[in-house]
Amino acid sequence: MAVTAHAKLDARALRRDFPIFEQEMHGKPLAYLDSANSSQKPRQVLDAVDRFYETSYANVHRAVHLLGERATSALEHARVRVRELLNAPDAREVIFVRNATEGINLVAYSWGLNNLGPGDAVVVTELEHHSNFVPWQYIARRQGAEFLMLTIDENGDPDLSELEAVARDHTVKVVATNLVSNSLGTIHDLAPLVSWAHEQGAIFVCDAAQAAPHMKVDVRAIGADFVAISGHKMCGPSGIGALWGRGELLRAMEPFLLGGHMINSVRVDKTTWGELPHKFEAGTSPIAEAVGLGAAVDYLEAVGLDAIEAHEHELAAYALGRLAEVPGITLYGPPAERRAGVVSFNLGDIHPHDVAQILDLQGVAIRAGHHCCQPLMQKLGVAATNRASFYLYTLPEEIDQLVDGLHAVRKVFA
Ligand code: C6P
Repeated sequence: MAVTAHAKLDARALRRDFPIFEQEMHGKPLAYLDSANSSQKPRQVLDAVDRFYETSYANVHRAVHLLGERATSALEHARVRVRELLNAPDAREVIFVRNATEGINLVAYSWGLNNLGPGDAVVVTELEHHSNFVPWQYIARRQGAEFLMLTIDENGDPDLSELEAVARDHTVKVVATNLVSNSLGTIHDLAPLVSWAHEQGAIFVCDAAQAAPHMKVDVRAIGADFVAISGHKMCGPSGIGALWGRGELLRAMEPFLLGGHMINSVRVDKTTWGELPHKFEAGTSPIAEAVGLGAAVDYLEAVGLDAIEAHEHELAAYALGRLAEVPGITLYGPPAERRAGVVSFNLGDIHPHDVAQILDLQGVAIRAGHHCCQPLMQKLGVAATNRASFYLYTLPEEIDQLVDGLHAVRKVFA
């Protein structure tokens, strides 16, 4: 491992671990400011996946040969690394899924279909990504339960004064929120909402897709019942994520996907389910992807999640300051110290897609759109925003390149 733990990270040195930065875009240096969408991958992760395919690949949990044993132990080692990352009590509570979306769907279907009914309510916030909104809306409606949305203030904090009325009028069974917002970057203090959820007898589902790449996510400290993450946002491969759930809840739940590997016995009159985690891992696992996620955890921990979080606060502060210099800009979200490395903005009435396209020609990659947060866009009164997002390899000069690019966009539209 090339990196060592530092309280402060050296983004310039870390950047050399990422082969993608060895090229230019449209003849310009690449300013990759779209890491909240998906992060780039360090050589350490790419090599771990290659090495696994070259030396240890076979199907897992069903072969007695040596390669099968190697592959199984590599997959299970990755599960242990995710358990350690999340400070989960037991690796069997870590379910490998394709991504956070699948993890949340697993809970919505498997828990929701058996525990929600008329008179019950599911509570989300106005700031949720569609992945933590639509599955709950669908399952709640399907079960005849209420689907409620807490409104948020301009920083993206849910309005907790609404909770009293919600509790008075409803039997709340699920509270589902993100820990870090993908659109505003807000880092939430989940403690009051988690305690309130548990006072109602509800489960608390935490969408940590944007949190896990950027800060220490400790499922025990959060007090959540389920936590979902995506590997591709945290230096890991695409096609792999994890759902952590409390063992007693997972054990009581029905499976989500049915088929091979997740059973105990199959007869024509009755099929019984396997133990955790296999009950929720039907079919052949994303094996090399999980190995890559394990290597990504190694990488992030070697850099230090505290150092990553501090680096992003610094970049967010720098970006908010520099972007404020651009005439006509509207910045959304909380102050830098309360946000991860995400800054959403609009430039006058120039459509975000136009902004992003002109920036792209200057080597600057940002995201433009509704960021899978249409309820938030309605709240902000816009159809879309531009979003620049940062990671451990982001340099201040990439933010300068963005600001220069925005001045150029203004000239084009002058
Ligand atoms: N956000 C973004 O550009 P998946 O696609 O399952 O890996 O992640 C879904 C998801 C869930 N929750 C939050 C808070 C997210 O930000 C995302 C993915 C990307 O913001 C793609 S829309």
